[in-house]
Amino acid sequence: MSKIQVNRVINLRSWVVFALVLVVMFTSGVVLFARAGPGNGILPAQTPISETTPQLYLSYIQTAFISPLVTPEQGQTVRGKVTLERRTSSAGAQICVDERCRLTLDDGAFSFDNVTAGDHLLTADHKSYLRSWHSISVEDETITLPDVTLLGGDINRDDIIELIDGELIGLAWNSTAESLHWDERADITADGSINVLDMVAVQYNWDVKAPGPWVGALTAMPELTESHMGATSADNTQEAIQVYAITQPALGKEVELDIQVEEVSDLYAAHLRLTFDPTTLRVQDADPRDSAPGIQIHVGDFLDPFNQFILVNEVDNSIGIIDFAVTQLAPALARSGSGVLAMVPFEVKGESSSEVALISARLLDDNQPDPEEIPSAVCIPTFTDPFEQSIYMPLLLRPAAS
Ligand SMILES: [Ca+2]
Ligand SMILES: [Ca+2]
Ligand SMILES: [Ca+2]
Repeated sequence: MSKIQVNRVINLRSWVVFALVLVVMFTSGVVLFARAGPGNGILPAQTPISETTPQLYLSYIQTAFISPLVTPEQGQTVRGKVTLERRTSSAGAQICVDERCRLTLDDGAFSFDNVTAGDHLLTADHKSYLRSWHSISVEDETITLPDVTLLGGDINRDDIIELIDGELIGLAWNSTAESLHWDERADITADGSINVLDMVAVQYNWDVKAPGPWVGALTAMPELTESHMGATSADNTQEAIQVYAITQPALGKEVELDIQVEEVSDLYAAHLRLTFDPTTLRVQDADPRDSAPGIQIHVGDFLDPFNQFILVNEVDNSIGIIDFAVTQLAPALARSGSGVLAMVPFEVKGESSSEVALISARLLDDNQPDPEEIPSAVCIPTFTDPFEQSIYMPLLLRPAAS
């Protein structure tokens, strides 16, 4: 090998070594740089960057190769739209993602930025409306929830639309903001007046429970808040009532069943549900007008007949169920004493006997701001007339001995 050839080899080795040193320097620099950051590999904004080529090159490596390997802290956007039924504006609904809450504007649209990856609970709530909720699972893109219409009528905010809600509207009936009996909660339509337009929301959404009809909503209830604890105690009271009346067969005859209250105090609203054997009994329609489709029972005269609203009056003769709910309306005062709440006009269609069971009875007083349950017990029927082959059989609701 000549001297010139040796020198060329040495020069080549020097260049290779120099190149290796550069690679090692750059690699160590990248590692050090990544560790120097705030823990997520993103360059701190205040990191001084010199004008030298190696550090510019490092910056390029960091942007191109390190960022995609770590989870960004910013999170994703979650958005959707809430409509408040029976209102012209959907403003004021409170939307929360976990603990972060905001109010909707007129169009009901909402949007949350920076929702971190993982599972969250989104709730939608508004005074006088049934609240709703939806689970969201945030990954790597924007989430647009299905639109939801919140149902009007949960005046007392206990996650179900039922008798108390109708009664609260009844207690504030025909009031405006200047009236002594005004109750802002009852003004579902937000038009400054409480009337039939508010009551039909309760009637239309009767017995609907939260979360209502939000597509994909969770059915399990999230942990109840203070303001949503009402339904529990009322449900327990209902389960205590399980008493029967028994009819005797009298084929083709009419049998009238009176449902009476005895010695009740301050009654303002009532909800009764009865069952009967549909192979033995059939309820005749007490209201055959076109405006009252289906089968109804008679309304009694114990509550003020001129100031009352029938929330439910439905009979299903195919399965043997009667559902009846009524509230008085202001200016009616709560009623005390004894009398008939409702009458069921049965016709006997089978030879066998039938049990008529009052499966639930809720009697409410006029307590404000929230009516309270009047505990009641059902008494056994007291009178039959074997000679007429028809049966008059009052079903008595008495104050329960406590
Ligand atoms: Ca309610
Ligand atoms: Ca109204
Ligand atoms: Ca009818």
